[in-house]
Formats: sequence, C-alpha cells, structure tokens
Amino acid sequence: MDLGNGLEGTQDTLDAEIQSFFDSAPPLKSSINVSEKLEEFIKRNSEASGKFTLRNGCDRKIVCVTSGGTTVPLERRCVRYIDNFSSGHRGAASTEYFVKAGYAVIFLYRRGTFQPFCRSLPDDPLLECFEFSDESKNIQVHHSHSEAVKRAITEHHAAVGEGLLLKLCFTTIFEYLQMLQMIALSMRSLGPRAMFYLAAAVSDFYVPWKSMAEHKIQSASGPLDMQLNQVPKMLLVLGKDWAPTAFCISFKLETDTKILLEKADAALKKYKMHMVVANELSSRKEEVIVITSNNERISVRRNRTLGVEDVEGPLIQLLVERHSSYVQNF
Ligand code: 9Z3
Repeated sequence: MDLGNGLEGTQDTLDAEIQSFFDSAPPLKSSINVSEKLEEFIKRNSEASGKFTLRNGCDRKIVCVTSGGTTVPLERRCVRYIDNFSSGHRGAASTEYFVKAGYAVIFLYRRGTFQPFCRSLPDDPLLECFEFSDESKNIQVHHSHSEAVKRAITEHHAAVGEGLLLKLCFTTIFEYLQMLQMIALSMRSLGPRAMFYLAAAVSDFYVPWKSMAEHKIQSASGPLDMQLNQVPKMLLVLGKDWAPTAFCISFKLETDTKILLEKADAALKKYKMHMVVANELSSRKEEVIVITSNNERISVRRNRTLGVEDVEGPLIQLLVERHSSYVQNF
C-alpha cells in the first residue's frame, strides 16, 4: 500500500518478499539446538556479576561475525548448486582479533571454510603437521609446525574455554538467513553492546523452494532455462526490526574500483548501516576502505614492513573504538 510518499509501498513489498522467502524456506534442521546454544552463550556473556564480566565491571560486548559464501541449491535433493568465491579468511581472521579485543563472538560460517586460529597451519593440517615418532607408531607434531600448532590449540582452547566463541555453520542461503534472523533476535536484549560484522558473501539470487525441482535436473531435457528470484534485502530489516539497537557493519564487494565507493556509500544510506567496509576482489587482502555515517572514508592497509600482518588487525581496532563510542553515547 502506497500512502503517497512511496515508502509504505516499498516497506510492504519488502516485508511480503521476506515473508515469502522464509515461508518457502525448508525448515532449519538444527533450530532447537541452535537456539539453545545461542541462549546459553548470550546469557553467559551478559551476566553482570558472572565470571565473564570484564575486569572494569562492564558487560561484555558480543559480535556476530558472518563468514564465507552461501550456496543456492538448484534441486531439493541437491546435486547441483550455485556458489561463490569466498574463502572465509576475512571472517576467521576478524574473529581472532575480536576475541583478542575482549569480545564474545558468534561465528556464523560456511561449512568447510577458514576457521579462527588455524590460519597459519598448512592446507591439510592433520596430514602435514603430524608424523610417527617411533616404531610403535605414536604420533607427534612435526618440528617445523610445532609452534604454529601450539599457538592454534592454545588460542582456540582459551577462546572456547572462556566461553568467548560460539561457532554455528550454514551451507545454503536458506540456512544462512534463518540463522542470522535467530541470532539477531537473540541479541536484541544486548542493546548497543551487540555488533553485526557481515563479511559473508551472500547470494543475490535464489530458486524458491516451492518451485525447485525435487530430483536431479536431467541433462537430456536440453538447455537449462531457469528463473532466479532476487533475495530480499535482509540488511534493511536487520537494522530496523531484528536488531534495531545493534552496531551494524556490512561489506561491499566490487571488481570495478570505479564504482566501489559509490556503491558502498549507497549501501550505507540505503541499509542504514553504521559503517560499510568497501573492498575490491583482487586487493581485498591488502586494503579496505571504511565508510562511516559521518561521511569519513578511512583507508586501512596491511603493511608487513611495519608489522601489520593483515588488514583485519587495524580494521577491527578501528571498529572496536567506534563501537565503544557508540555504546557510550547511546
Ligand atoms: C566481503 O566483501 C568480504 O570482505 C569478502 C572476503 C567476501 C570479499 P574471503 O572470504 O573474502 O576472505 O575470501 N563480503 C561481503 C560481500 C557481499 O556479498 N556484499 C554484498 C554486496 O556487495 C552486500 S551484503 O552487495
């Protein structure tokens, strides 16, 4: 319904699209388990007098880091799907820096992508880091990887042991958006202490479950002609309805640098984000540009000669500072 300013109609259409997306999505298999884990994690990290309260007496801040790409299944008994390039490196590295900054992290990641604290291990850690120590086939860590393995285990166990890391995984766009909604609704009680750091590469198009083929699509039927619907813009409802008091950071990815900042600026305004991190595909590990709601454009770069190992270190430092001011001024 358009009441003259065009806004009501737009909002109604978006709400209807979102409703239809969730109605048509296959139910999340592990939803009870996920909501129990979430409830426990958030309760533990928001108890004012608990052992997880920071030394200065403040309640802990909690960030939801999304990571990796969503798949779009083409068949219900899925053989084929559309995917994207995202490795999950950004999300995994950022999670490590958030934990180091004292945050509790809900790491919503694509199954099989990079994990926090394991980035310095080889691609196949089990087979490459270990060897037989003697004739009786006891296993030991190969000396060339012993420091990296020790560091990974120590840091991971510390984060999990202190209750600072909850890992939840998704594969499809349906799972991702259903879980993001559950997380956002659970984090509402945290008010401004909640942060969303949306680094996952989310599909723009999908096949609605209702119109999806049940069985494997047959190649003998000739060329495939398939219509994909647009995934509704959940960022709008995240900031407006699901978690209206949270500090929200989204990412903008382009391959054409000429349009990157313009598109990031548009996303900041359209989705009412507090910050948008603009990155270009090939240089994303070297530099990102942070666009703020005060019209700042802050370049954040990796500089190994100055000891800045990866771009996520200074990026998270900046976001943590801005989030603190947001909480104080709320
Ligand atoms: C990003 O831009 C991330 O920085 C990357 C990280 C996916 C590039 P990797 O996982 O890469 O370390 O290999 N994420 C968001 C990309 C995205 O889909 N943004 C949407 C858009 O650009 C907005 S939600 O339209």
